[in-house]
Amino acid sequence: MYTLKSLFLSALVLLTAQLTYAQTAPVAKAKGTATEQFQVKTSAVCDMCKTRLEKAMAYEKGVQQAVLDVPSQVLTVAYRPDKTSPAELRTAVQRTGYDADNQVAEKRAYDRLPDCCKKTNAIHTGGGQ
Ligand SMILES: [Cu+2]
Repeated sequence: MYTLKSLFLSALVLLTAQLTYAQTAPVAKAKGTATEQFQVKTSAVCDMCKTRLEKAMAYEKGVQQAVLDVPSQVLTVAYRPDKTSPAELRTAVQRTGYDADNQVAEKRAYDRLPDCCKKTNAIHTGGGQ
């Protein structure tokens, strides 16, 4: 009886230790690759702009995630500060054809945008492509 109980207890301790390890391991890993967040106001107006910008940013060095909120035109980028900087990210937005804060879009890239994505349009979301 005593042996069975202690066996059960040690199994429980072992299991708990493994669970704790599984939970803390990813956190310890994430510490090494610190991510910072950067927000930039763009001239994006629709869901096509969203797809285009998010894809372009995903190809940028050091970018881990990029999400554009169309109604507010704000692009939120999670990036590695040792690989890139807000200035470089703003330039990437300009190269895609969109304004980045007070910096105007690169003209050639902007001219290539479809008509529905020109910044003279009002913001339009959902449905229509
Ligand atoms: Cu668009």
